[in-house]
Amino acid sequence: MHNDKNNFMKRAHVFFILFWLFVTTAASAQPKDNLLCLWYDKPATNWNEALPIGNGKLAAMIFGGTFTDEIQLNEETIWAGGPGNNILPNVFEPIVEIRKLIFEGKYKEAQDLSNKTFPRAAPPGASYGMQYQTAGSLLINTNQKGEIKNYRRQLDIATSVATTTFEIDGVKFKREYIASIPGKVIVLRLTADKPRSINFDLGMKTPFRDYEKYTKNGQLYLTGLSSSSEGKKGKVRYQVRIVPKIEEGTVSAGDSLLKISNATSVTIYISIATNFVNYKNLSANPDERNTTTLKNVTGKSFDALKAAHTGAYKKYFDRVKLDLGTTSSVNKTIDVRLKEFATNYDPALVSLYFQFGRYLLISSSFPGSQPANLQGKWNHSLNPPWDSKYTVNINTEMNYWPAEVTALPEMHRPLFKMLEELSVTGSESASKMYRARGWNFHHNTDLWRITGPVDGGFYGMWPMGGAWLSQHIFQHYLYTGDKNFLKRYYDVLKGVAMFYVDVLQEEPTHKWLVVTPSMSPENTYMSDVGISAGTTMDNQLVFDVFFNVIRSAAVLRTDKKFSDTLQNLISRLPPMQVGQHGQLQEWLNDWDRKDDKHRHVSHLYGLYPAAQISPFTNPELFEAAKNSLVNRGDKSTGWSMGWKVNLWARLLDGDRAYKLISDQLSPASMEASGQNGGTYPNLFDAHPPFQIDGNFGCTSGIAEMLMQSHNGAIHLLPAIPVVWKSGSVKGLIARGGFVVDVKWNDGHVTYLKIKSALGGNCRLRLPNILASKTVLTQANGANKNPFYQVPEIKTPLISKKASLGGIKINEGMLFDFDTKAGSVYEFVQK
Ligand code: FUC
Repeated sequence: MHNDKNNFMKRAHVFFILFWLFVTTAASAQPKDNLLCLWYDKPATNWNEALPIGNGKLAAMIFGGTFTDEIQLNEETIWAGGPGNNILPNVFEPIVEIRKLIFEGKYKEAQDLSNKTFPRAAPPGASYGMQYQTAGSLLINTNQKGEIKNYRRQLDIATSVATTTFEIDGVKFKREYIASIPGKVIVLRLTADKPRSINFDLGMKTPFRDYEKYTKNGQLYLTGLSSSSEGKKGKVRYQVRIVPKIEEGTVSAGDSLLKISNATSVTIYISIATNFVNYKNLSANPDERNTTTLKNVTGKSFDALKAAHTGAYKKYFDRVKLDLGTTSSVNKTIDVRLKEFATNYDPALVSLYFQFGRYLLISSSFPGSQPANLQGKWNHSLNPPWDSKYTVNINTEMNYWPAEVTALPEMHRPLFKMLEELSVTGSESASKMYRARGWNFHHNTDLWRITGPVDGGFYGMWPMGGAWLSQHIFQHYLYTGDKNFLKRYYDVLKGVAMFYVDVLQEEPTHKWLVVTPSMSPENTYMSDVGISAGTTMDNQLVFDVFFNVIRSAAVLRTDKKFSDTLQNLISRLPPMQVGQHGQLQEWLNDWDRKDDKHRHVSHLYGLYPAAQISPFTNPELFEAAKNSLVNRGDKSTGWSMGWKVNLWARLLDGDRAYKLISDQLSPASMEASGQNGGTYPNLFDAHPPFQIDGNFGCTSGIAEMLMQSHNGAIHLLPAIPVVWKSGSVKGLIARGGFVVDVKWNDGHVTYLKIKSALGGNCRLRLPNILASKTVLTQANGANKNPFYQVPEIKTPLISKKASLGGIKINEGMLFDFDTKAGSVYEFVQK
C-alpha cells in the first residue's frame, strides 16, 4: 500500500515534470519559431506585403490569398531588348574639349557640352539600358466562400519555405511554396485535412501585350517575347509552363485555365525558361529547356523536393548565427513590429533583418545565376524603377557587401562572371570613347552588358564603374586567399588599371594625375553642375585599382614592370584633403556645402567599403570623414541609410550606427517615391520604391558593428551600441580566412573562437584582456599577415580654415598569435 502510494507519487511527479515541459515548450515554441520567420495574420494586398522566394534563376512573390492567391513570377533573363552595346560614335573629341573646359575653370560650359554630347533621352543607336521584366503571375481561384479562421502566412528563412494556413468551414487548408535550388523550379503544394476538399481554377495573368496562353496535355503555358525599348527590339523568348499533379479528384483543361476539382492534395510545378544563353547569344530553346527541367522534378514528391531544397539552402544559411536578445515582440506580426520598432526595444527584429539580407542574397544570387539587380530578382513590372538594372555608382556594389563577411562567398560568383563579361564589352567604351586600352563602363549596365553612359551627360559621365565593381574581385581574394581565383581574374583587374593608366590627365594647379571628365556620383557643386576632375572618390578608386593590381601581381609573381608603372602613378595621385568646414573634401576644390544632404556620400568610399581612412594611421582624415557624415545627416533613401550604418560602424560609433538601423527599420508608405527610405511590411527596403540594396547594406553594416578586419587587425566589437548589452555571433568571416565566433557582455568579449582557414598571424584588436592556452603576445609593428597589409596613403592636405578638435576613440589592445590552417583557437574573458 505504502509502496503503491510512493509509486503513485513518483509517477505523478514525473507526469508533472513532463506536463511542465510540455507547457513551457508549447509556450516557447512560438517565439523560437518566429525568430527566423516573417509572419502575418492577413494575406498581402500589396506587392510590398507579399513574401519573396527565389533560387537565383527564378523568383516569386507570394501573396497568400485565401479564396484567390497570386504568385508573381520572375525569370532572371527576361529583359527588354537584345544583345548590343550603347557606345555613341565620335565622342572622343568632345570628351577632350570637356577636359579642357574643366581645367580652364569653365565648369558650366563643360557640363553643357557633356549634356549636349550625351543627351538626357537616349539618342538613336544608344540605348540607356533595358528593363528587367516580370514573367506574369500564377493565379489560384477557388470560387469558395465562407468565414476564414486561424489565418497565418509566413516565410521561414531558416528553411526557405513559405507557408499559408487557414480554416474554412472547419477544413484546414495549407499551401507551401518553395523555389527549389536543386530542382530549378518553383513548387507549390496545396493540402487540406479533409479528403477531396480542394477545388480551384489555375490561371495566369501577365502585363505583356503580346503573348500566348494555352493548355496542352494537362499543362498550362504562357509564352511571349520581351519588350522592345529605345530602338532595341525585344528578343528574349520565354515560356512559363505549369504542371499540376493531384491526389484524387480531377483536372480538366479549358483554353487557358486548368480546373482542379475535389482533390485531396495538389502539387504545382512551375518552370520558366528563355532562349538566353549569354549576353550575346539567344539561341536556346525555352520549350526544350522546360521539358528537361520538368522531367527531372515531376516524378518527385513535394516533400522530397522540399527536403532537398532546404538542405541545399541550409548549407549556406546555417554558417552564421546572430543572437542580439529576444523580447516578447517576437510574438507579434512583422508589420506591427516594424511600426513599434522606434518605441519598443526589439533586438530580434534586427537579427531577423540581418539574416533576411543573407536569405535574399542566397535566393537572388545563387552560383550560376545572374547577379542580383536593383530589385534582386523580384519585380512585378515591365517598366520598373530605374529599369531594375545594375546601377554601379553604389547600388550593385552594396548588394554584395555582405557576401564575404557573412560567409556567402559563393553568392559573389555571379558578379565576378558579369565583371569578366564587362571586361570584354567595356573594351569598346575604353577604346572608342577614350582611345584607351583596358576596359571601363559608366554608372549602369544591364543583361546585355552595356558600358556607355546612361541617362545623359549629367548622371552618365562617370567612367568609374569598372574601378568600383572590380574591387569585389580583390576583396574576395583577401577573404578566401584563393590564388587560382586571383589568377583567373587577374586580367580583369589589370584591364581596369590599364584604362586609368591611359586616361589620367595632369591637372594644371598641382600637376596631380586625375580622372576627367567625371563626377562625384549624382551630386553637384554648382547649380546643375557636377562634372569635374579628380573628385575624391575617383582618386580613392584609382588608388585601390592600382594598389590591388600591384598586390595581385606580387602574389602571382608577374608583371613587375607594370607594377612599377602603377606605383609611380600612385605617387602622382592627389592626396585627400580636409576642407574649410573640417570636412573630407568631396571635390578637388573646397566646394562642399555644409548643409548638403545629398544621399550619395561618395567621398566616404575611402572609409567604407575601402580602408584608406583609419583612426589609427590618419586621425585627421577620420575626423574629417566624421564631420562630413554628421553634416550629411541620417535620414535619406534606403540604401543611403544602409551605407551610413557601415560608415558609423567604421567610425566606431555603435550608438549612431544603431540609430541608422532604427531609421531604416521605420515603416515606409506603400505608394511613396523620393528620398525618405524605410522598410515595407515584407522587410524589403524602400528607396522608396523598393530597392534591395538597402537590405544588403544594412546587413553588412550590422556585421561591421560586430567585427571588422582591416586596419591591420581583426577588430572585435568595434561598434556595439549600448542597447546590445549581451549577445553572440557565430561564423562571421574576417580577411585572411578567419572564421570568428564571439560572445559579449557589456561591451566585453566573454568568449572568442577563431578558426583559421589559411594559417598565418592573427592580430586581434580587443576591448578587454582574454585568457587562453594559446599565448597572445602584444602586437608590435605591421601585421606580418599579407592579407592585413595597410595601404600607405599620402599625407592629407588640411585647409587653414579647418578647425579639427582631435578624436577620442577606444583603441583597444592589440595582440598577435600564430595560427595553423584548419586549427581552432578559443579564448575567454580574463
Ligand atoms: C542611383 C541613386 C538613386 C537610385 C538609383 C537606382 O543613381 O542615386 O537614388 O538608387 O541609383
